[in-house]
Amino acid sequence: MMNTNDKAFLTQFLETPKQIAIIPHRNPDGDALGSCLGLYHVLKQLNHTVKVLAPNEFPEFISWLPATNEILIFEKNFDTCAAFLQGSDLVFTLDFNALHRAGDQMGSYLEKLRKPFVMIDHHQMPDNYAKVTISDTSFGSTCELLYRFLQELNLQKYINVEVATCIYTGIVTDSGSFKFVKTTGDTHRVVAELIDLGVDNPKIHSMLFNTSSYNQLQLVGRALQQLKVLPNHSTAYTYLTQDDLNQFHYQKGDTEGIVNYGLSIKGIDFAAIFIENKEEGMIKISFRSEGEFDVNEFARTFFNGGGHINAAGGKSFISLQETILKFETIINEINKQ
Ligand SMILES: [Mn+2]
Repeated sequence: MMNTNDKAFLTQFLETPKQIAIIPHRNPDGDALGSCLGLYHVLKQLNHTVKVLAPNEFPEFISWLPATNEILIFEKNFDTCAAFLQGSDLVFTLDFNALHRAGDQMGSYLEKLRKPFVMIDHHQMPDNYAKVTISDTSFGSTCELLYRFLQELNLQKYINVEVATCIYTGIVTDSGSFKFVKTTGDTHRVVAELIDLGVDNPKIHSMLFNTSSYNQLQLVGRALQQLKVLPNHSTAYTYLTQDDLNQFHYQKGDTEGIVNYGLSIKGIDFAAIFIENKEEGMIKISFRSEGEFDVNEFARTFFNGGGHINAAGGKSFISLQETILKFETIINEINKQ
């Protein structure tokens, strides 16, 4: 995982108290914030002066993680964050591998910062900004990689229940609760250790996933009622109009994940949701697939978007009705099976 030079450097570096900044990507998720706070709680015990500096606000569903109240937000507290970075001896960047992922403001600041960086990340094609690059795409989460990193530096004894809670949260969220392809025997072995350390796993799942509002569920219900299936093309789609969103007092994040319901139908491997946004004058589209069908290419070719092979987004600037008609026409033309 780490070469001998990097390991020797970090071991020696961490022996005496230092000032250390830890940074997640912009719009941090459970893995980004979990890995940052997990590392934070370890370095605190080693008597370093340490701060997590997030580019922007973190979402509500992970706000209960231990020590989120200590996090500084770069885009809100520029002076404090800049001063801390200027005084830092080392900067960790976790769960991202290109500085622009910290957002325009923090990203450009970090590009000019002349400090040694340590990257711990599991995404493809890492940039070359770090003195120590720990990048492994075979890991399903940065949190699992962080656990191995701590083990390798002989810091495992500092993984207390707070650290374990942070790491567990990142593993659960990035693995879709242990069901995505990178969930290995090793993942479960790490999770077993974390549970033995006292992680309250049922409570964490509840705090992460049982957070819907009544209106949000009603909106999901509307989308499910409007679901259409094209059985000859193994495709399902749904839509939400601006009126639907207004009726259920739409809040940011309320439509997250609705697209996946289409895939849960037996025999369906391609799902889409079309969401009308009158304010921005466009239809926002999410595509999901299971297996071979490449939704990245589909979104790029037909709907001004892109993403990954099984998850992508797109936009349309014609009406909702016309967009859906265009979608059905394309599905027929390419004769998707
Ligand atoms: Mn991640």
